[in-house]
Amino acid sequence: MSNSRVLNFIDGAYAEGRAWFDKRNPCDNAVVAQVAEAGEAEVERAVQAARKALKGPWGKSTIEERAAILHRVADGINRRFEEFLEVECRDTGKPKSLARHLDIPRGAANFRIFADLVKNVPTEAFPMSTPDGKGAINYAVRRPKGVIGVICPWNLPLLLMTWKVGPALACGNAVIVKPSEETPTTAALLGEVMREAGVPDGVYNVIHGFGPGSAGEFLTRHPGVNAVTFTGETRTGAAIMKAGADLIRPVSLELGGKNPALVFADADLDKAIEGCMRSAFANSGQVCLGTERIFVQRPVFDEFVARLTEGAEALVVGTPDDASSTMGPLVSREHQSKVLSYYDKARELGAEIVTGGGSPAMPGALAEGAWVQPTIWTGLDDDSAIMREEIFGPCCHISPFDDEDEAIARANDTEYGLACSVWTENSSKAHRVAGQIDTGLVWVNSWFLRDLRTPFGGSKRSGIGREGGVHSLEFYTELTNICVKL
Ligand code: NAD
Ligand code: 6OD
Repeated sequence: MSNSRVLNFIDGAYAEGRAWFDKRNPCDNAVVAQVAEAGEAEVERAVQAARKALKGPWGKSTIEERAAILHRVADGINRRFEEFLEVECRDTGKPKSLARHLDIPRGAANFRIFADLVKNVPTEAFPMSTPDGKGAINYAVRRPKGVIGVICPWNLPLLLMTWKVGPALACGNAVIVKPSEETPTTAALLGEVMREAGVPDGVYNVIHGFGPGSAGEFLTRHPGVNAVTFTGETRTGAAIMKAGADLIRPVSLELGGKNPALVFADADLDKAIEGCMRSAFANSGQVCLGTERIFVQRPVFDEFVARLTEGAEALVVGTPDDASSTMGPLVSREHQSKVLSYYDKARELGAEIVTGGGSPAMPGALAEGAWVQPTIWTGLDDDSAIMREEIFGPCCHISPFDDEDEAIARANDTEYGLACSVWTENSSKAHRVAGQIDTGLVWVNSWFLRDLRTPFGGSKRSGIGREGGVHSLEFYTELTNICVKL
């Protein structure tokens, strides 16, 4: 690992690939690193290394031994916190203040929580009667699934990768991580931490590259991979399911969203504004759980729009190292083009552009970066593209509503089903509304408040399956029922 070359990590060692590709800094589009792209040969080596590791000491390790190693991995991330912070912010452009409080600490926490959890999962047992009167006992044992392909997006690179690697290793699997081509560095750096923590060679592997015709596709098509866990776009999730269909390979899919927030007239508006500021603009709106559709009850609509606009206009767009910066660029110029195309579309559709709607003027070299303005619209119909398609930028549309049933129906009127936040001081209403929202996650008077023991995932086109707590253990293990005749 060096700052200017990001290598694959295979069988406990860094490795070059079939080619090199550029990693650019989202703040000024300058090339900051050359990344080694894994070809079929490197993916093959990673799969063989992982399979070999499962036959070695890792395959025979006890839960306690693995838990101790995973705590050392968390310690290692914390020891090298500043290095992780530096490269995560270089890859994504996000403010250091954000990554310092969210991305890097969660990277460590994802190992600790599953190291502890795996030690405390009971085994189910069913005594049964038999015709001879002597009976039998059934009990189920959990065994690792084997080699897990972990395919990751670029928005919260270390957080989302370790969210899967933590439980997969706690359960005794070996992993092959394919980080996003936009954000390869923290996954590669973690290889050093794994080695220092005593994770045996071949248990944690990283292959870099793209999707189709590259490392992503080679991994998902490889018959030596027993399960694939994926976070990313819904369309990519569909391609990954297809790739594994002939192999009947389990997939866990955490996909896109078009998440609503419902703000009732009896909400504490200070809290609702603070929450919606974060849910619409944190990480430059590049959070799958972010709210791009905000519905506000009519009596407080004007005040809400005015105050959220004031908040958006107070955001300070800047580089990771600028301590005053509260919003970074988007991850890439390519993503900037996509988000700006929605800004244009909103204008063409006749939206009222309450604030933003373009790119900010940035000085000097920063003019080449992937910057966009925080943007708020009103006035569009629920069936417009702005209200239907995931934009994944710092933007939201605010619509008025009159009553509870209307709010629920409009919140659910989407093909996605990831997350919703409900803002009200009436606790009966909060429970009533939350119970009728078709999403995997509903927050009441909060957003992105996470307890890692809880089920996480989406319904409809937002995903398949749940991870988190024992739900992760369900995915990363196979249950074998043993029936013993007494
Ligand atoms: P993406 O789907 O473009 O890419 C994700 C990963 O898949 C990358 O590593 C990419 O190289 C790889 N990939 C692409 N095509 C592939 C293929 N055919 N086979 C195998 N691998 C392939 O997603 P992104 O742009 O990196 O991330 C943004 C998206 O992720 C948004 O839609 C967002 O909502 C979603 N997301 C969802 C969650 C969640 O928990 N539900 C969390 C974060 C991001
Ligand atoms: O907090 C998590 O565990 C999680 N998976 C968050 C996903 C955020 C999406 O951008």
